[in-house]
Amino acid sequence: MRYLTAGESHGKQLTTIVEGIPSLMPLLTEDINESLIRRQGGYGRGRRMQIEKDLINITGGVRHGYTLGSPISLVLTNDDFTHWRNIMGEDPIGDDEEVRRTISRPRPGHADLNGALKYGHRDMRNVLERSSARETAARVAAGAIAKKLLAELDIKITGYVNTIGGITASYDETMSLQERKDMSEASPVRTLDKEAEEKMMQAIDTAKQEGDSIGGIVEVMVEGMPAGIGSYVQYDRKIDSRIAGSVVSINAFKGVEFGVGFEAGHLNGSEVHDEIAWSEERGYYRKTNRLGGFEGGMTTGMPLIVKGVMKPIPTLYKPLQSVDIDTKEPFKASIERSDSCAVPAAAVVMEHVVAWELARALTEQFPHDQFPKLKESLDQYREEIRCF
Ligand code: EPS
Repeated sequence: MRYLTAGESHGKQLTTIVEGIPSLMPLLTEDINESLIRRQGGYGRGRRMQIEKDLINITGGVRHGYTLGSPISLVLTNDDFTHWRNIMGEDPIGDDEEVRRTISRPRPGHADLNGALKYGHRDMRNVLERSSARETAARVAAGAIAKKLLAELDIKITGYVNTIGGITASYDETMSLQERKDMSEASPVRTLDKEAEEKMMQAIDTAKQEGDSIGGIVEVMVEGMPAGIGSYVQYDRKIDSRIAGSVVSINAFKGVEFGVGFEAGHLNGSEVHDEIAWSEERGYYRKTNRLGGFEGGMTTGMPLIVKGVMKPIPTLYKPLQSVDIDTKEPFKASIERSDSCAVPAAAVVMEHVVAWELARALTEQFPHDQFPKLKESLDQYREEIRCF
């Protein structure tokens, strides 16, 4: 499975081409729209989200509610393009700075300056339009197809918020995935702790009033992945490393943890590793799940627990020092419209990129052109490992 995305934040549309989804898998437009709508929400988003109503247009690869096995093409129109038609059009225009909305002032923390140096763009709009987190909408669309594949294989996944602006939710670690999903869906900041929810919203309000932004930590939980998905035999087949890479590829994400994560650096081995047990009904299982469902680059069959950290969005109304690339003068004023906190939306994005990596590993391990055959093979494998 692979996919590519194209499109600029204020351009005409985002395009995604997804390849490698087996044929005969049920897939509806609603399956993708549900994910896109979830991504658009969350307390702390800016005005752009009132302009966009992300609804997918499936333009290839699906017929009468089923995948064809051919590439699936997805189109997401940017409604804001109506205001940016001249600025972002593909045809040549004059040198009128007003029309071009040229950007010569790089924002610290963004791709602006490094992208300009690399691609030779004197107008840094050429960089920021693509490096914008708008692109995550296209990634969620691809991930929604992966999520559908997982759901058809009885694998459930959900993402929620653990921390915003230093306020951390406390929740019972034995909470089921369904409970986590229900609670986070009902929360404006997608979190699992009502008291923390209130404080997180206040922290977002404060950041907004002060012209600042805040980041946070999101967590993804998966239930139903059998043991032994991924592989220890080669570095690029380790499923945790693939997940780590794709999580850090989400805009503004800076780190990943599995289970106890970085805490493992402070604990003894006996406090980190999960003891193995066996029962007639479950087969092998672990008494604890401190490693978050991963060992040796493979799944253990326990729920997967992955955390990702998102830095505060670098577009600040409270400007940081930078240098104008035309005049070389220092300046301290760069105001672009922005979200003060996008952590709740980021939980949805991370859920979808993790779903993608899991579906990719499953389709590699059970390679079938037809989805019902993949399902049959996986069911057989589940039975084999239960009786092992
Ligand atoms: C973004 C800035 C804001 C966000 C945008 C990401 O957009 P604009 O510059 O149009 O105000 O709303 O996010 C999305 C459009 C989206 O769909 O998530 C940025 O600079 O990354």
